[in-house]
Amino acid sequence: MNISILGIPMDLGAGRRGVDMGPSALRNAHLAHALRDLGHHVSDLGDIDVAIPETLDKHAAAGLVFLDPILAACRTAAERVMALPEDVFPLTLGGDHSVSMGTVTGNGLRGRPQRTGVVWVDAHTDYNTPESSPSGNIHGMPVAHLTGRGDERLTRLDGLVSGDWAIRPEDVVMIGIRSVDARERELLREAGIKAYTMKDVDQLGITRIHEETQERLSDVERLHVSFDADALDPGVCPGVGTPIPGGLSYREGHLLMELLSESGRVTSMDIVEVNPILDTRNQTAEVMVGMAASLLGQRIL
Ligand code: 6HN
Ligand code: MN
Ligand code: MN
Ligand code: MN
Repeated sequence: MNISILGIPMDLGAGRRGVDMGPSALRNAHLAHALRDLGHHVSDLGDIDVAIPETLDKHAAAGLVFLDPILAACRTAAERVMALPEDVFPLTLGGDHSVSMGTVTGNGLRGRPQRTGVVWVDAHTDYNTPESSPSGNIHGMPVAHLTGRGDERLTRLDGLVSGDWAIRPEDVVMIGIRSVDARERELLREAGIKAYTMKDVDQLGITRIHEETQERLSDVERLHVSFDADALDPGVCPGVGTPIPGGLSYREGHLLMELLSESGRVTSMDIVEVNPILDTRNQTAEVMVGMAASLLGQRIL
């Protein structure tokens, strides 16, 4: 397979600094090498330009912290992904999770636009709107905006999205959930988003959850995996800005990636929210490189 790596070194959407260094940490953890070892052709397209917070006024446009520079970066990310040939697998590196508004939109619009499903692996549901958000941090809002809810500048990605929204609510499946804000919970219910909490992981197991996910997303033509490092337990991935106890184990994360790989249906992936400042000897980036390798075909035997 042809894999293109693209970094979006942005931490404007997060509450604390540091995930802008995520792409660098993942490259240092030998991401491209690991994928080449699996026989893939890998090209690294480098990073897109993202504003540095210290150079900006932190004026919160009514509940949307750093809206303008985030919009600019997401639009650029979407355009870069859209420009890739259809046979390329885009592997996009955040950055905070707001980057996925750009990457998922770009994947949906790439080549002949196709119905795209999203597997959102995260401790959080990231379904806030500017009104429901307790923080104003845009990384808590990408799924709402991808499915057409919230601020129109973000749902339209600064005019890039003209017709339907990038993603239908019924085409999103979330896994690993254990932190949802009060109003966000109501919005998720209204939208009918399918979310597997950690309780579901404990009770059903990853194999059953994966089967149900494939069943639910059987009609989509493309499948995007957006993997927030905080989905994994903080003991496995300490280098994240919003750690929540009780997360996916190392094996549960790998099993999910292995099953998704075997499905042969995944067409793109994000790795987001890796924060090297909070990490221990780049452990989180190394774990996430392993997750990408499992998704992209690594086998034990
Ligand atoms: N993430 N729900 C919280 C908020 O501020 O909206 C946390 C969001 C975390 C987002 O980890 O990608
Ligand atoms: Mn090697
Ligand atoms: Mn997230
Ligand atoms: Mn998260």
